[in-house]
Amino acid sequence: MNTSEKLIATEQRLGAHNYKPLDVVLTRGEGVYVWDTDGNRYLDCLSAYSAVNQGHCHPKILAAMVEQAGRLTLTSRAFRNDQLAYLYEELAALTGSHKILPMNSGAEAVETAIKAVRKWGYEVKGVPEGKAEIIVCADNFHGRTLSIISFSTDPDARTGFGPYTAGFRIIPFGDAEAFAAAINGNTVAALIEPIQGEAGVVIPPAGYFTRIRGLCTDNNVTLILDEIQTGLGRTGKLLAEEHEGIEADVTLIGKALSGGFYPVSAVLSNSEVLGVLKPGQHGSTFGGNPLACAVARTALKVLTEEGMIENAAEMGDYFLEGLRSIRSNIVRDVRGRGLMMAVELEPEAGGARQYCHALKERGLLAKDTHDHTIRLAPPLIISREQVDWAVSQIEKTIT
Ligand code: IF1
Repeated sequence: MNTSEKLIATEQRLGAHNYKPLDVVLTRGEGVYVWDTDGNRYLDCLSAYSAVNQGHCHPKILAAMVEQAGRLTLTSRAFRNDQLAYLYEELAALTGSHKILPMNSGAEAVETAIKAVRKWGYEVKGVPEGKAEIIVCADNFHGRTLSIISFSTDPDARTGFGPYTAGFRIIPFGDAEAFAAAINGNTVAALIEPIQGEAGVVIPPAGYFTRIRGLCTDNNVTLILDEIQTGLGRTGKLLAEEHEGIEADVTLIGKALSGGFYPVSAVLSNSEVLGVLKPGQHGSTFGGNPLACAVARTALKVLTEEGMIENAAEMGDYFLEGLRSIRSNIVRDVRGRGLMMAVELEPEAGGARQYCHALKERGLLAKDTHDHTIRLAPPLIISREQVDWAVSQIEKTIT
């Protein structure tokens, strides 16, 4: 057995089998590339589900992390640190938010928003205690905690984990009329992904979010957009809401907020919603720690200063054009926005996983989703030549 075979066998023996990864054992990353233990190089077209938008091991984020790690890593929020204020200031300047709450994982940011809007509903909107409702969409993906999976419509994610958290109303994604019909006096919020990632990069119809925004405003409903995957440049804008010309009341970010170095997430909001949380009502040992803040500050800085968002817009268009030019009778649909893309295969093609495996053999890493869809999301620093190469590998694999 070589090294990778040994490591895979050990994982199989000792690890919980809650994942079924492609059998590639990675040991190093740089920019858009990663290397396995046998020395093979791959173009990463997943970017750790959009957490590595800035590219693997970005040298400036690395330097900030090392510098901060040697100075101060964790104080807890019992004391203050000299990085958090700067992260607040820089995030507020970038996004226009008035209040920020730092957490670690994406799911924690979602949970935080749910807690805040419920409390806001009782204290500000005047919803009777225990009656708050949050509208969510079918086929959502917001994380793995019990409350979040309580409103999942994916049987794998939800079945067997009850009793479930109540207070969620599920409607179809992209259907503004269903949304309007779901609102009642107890509706405190709507929690929606601008583009559904796990569902297979599902883009809502034009005008959907304008209508949702209007309905939320008219009915005093807090619009929460989960931009954990779509945010921070992935779709060719800082936030995907910009494509829709709207502004959420609460925006959730995570993943690329750290450039993949460390779990950092945040709830961005206006003062009214996050203002309801008082000392002792919410928190996290690691949330807002100086290491996380230093990493996030640099991750945001390189994203904007190095033109990654513009590159995502340009290379996203170019990549999609390339994918659409492929003549293959097993392709059902090609869709995407910026560098968040999907190639949906015909059901007769026999599943996307075998194509992801074949792509791996050609040196391109991508992830199947929902059996028939190949998801593509390279780091935002990808070049035109690298896109050309990726498209030609995909073409060879599916024709
Ligand atoms: C896994 C998917 C992507 C997310 C949105 C919150 C979270 C996620 C919109 C939670 C996380 C991940 C988690 C990862 C797989 C992945 C994923 F396929 F499941 F849907 F990216 F497409 N909101 N998405 O996409 O963030 O708590 O994980 O930090 O292995 O579960 P987290």
